[in-house]
Amino acid sequence: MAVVRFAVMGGGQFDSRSSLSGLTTGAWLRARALGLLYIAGASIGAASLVLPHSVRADDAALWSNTGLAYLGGAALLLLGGRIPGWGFHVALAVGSLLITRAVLASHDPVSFYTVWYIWVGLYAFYFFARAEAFAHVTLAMGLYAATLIAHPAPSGLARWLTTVATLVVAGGFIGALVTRARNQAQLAEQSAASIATVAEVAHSVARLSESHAARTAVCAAAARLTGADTAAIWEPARGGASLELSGFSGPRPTQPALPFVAAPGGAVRAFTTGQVVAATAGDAAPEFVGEPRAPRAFLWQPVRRDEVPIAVLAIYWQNARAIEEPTLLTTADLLGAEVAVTLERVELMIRLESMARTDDLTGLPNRRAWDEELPREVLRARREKASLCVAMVDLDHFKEYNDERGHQAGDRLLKQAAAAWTLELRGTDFLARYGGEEFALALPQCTPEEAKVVVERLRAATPQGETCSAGIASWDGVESAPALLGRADAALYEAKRRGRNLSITV
Ligand code: GH3
Ligand code: MG
Ligand code: MG
Repeated sequence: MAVVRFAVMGGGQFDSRSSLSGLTTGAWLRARALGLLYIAGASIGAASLVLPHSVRADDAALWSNTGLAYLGGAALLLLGGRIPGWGFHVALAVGSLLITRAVLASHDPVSFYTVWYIWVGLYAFYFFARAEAFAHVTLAMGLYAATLIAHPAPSGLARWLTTVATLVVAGGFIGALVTRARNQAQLAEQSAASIATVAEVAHSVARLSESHAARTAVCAAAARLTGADTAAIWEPARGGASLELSGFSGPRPTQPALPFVAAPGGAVRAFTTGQVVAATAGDAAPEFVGEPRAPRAFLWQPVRRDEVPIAVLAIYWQNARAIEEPTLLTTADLLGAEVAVTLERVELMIRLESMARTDDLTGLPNRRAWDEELPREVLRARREKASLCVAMVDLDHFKEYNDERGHQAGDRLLKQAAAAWTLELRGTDFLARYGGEEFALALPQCTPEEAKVVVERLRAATPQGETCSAGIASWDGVESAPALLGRADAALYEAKRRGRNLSITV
């Protein structure tokens, strides 16, 4: 069996593959930097000529050099962003030539003018690719070597070597810094993009309150954002022995449940450790056992509520390299948070809906739930050509009971009656608190005779020796739900009129 390869990863462990970001590529920025270097060089050159300097220097040539440098600087600043890419190489090479001419005209091959060569290196390593920068350094150092050959000096070679070494060291530093800054800028850009997309996802998923649709939508978004083939949500099963597939988008995992014991895979590990798990070995993903086209890269992101894992967002790719995407961990983290919010919202909606349909005191469905349920029962009876009975049940003399024993005792009786009656019913029967001390009961697939038996059983179960009256109506095969209920209500009224503690069927 192949060794399971897991990588439990913290943030930012991936090497970022650099591609050019806008950080150092703007033509305008390049032109301004080089233009200013030209002007700074020209100004220093002019100052060196005004200040006391060697009598051997060719002042006329140096002044003309200064003038040329000013012109070059002005041209670079004026042309700015319109300069094509190759124009900067030409301008920098011209800079190297001007520096070499200044060194020659100074008649001193170890003149401080050679410091300007360092500027060439710094500029090249900052703005150009490494190979291009090396080409500029080679040109500059070649030119400098030529001046040393033309005007040999005792310390010439040492000076040349020092200049080359300084150039390469400084250039190396600049190059490394630029690469890092570029990568970080790129990562930041990608993170910002994924945050924006996740926010968009959050917005669209927020409208879905139905639990299955919301889970599917957030999985679809996760798959789209990460370029995955399948994204799935795994949640603890009711018994607590496994993780269960509760939503997915893309090809379905073959296993609907992942037991916590028995060679736990990445999903179970992520759930139990609360850490992101990534793998590229199939053994880590028992969810695809037996699938010939199983994915080849996997990431399991724990979904936490108050720091405690409540689910796992699993992302599956056919392309094993997808897992190397530098912003993947950030995106998965955001998606995990989004899944947490979605699950919480869906749960809340379910609770709210159930609260809106439940009577607080008795825990029975309330009148709103009844008004929704009865038409459904009528439709079903019509479709199945089945019988359906409805009963209205009302406690007798409940006002007196309240008056004698107090409202709280009345509440207790209502609760006890609801509980006792529920025990007498089948799972398909529907008992609701219609209002006050009045209850409505739907009895699908019950003949009037059977309904009478059930209602009498209910009446007999009324707690504390209290009594109740009931009106029973059998659906006539055509009438509407309100008409059916109206007939049951009329029968109840008749039962009360006839002295209470009895049921009447119509
Ligand atoms: P009948 O036998 O004709 O049905 O007489 P009754 O007294 O039961 O009926 P009536 O409609 O005159 O009074 C109903 C009483 O039920 C009045 C009201 O205070 C009481 N009631 C309604 N809802 C509640 C409740 O939630 N808790 C309590 N304790 N009493 C309630
Ligand atoms: Mg009553
Ligand atoms: Mg009443």
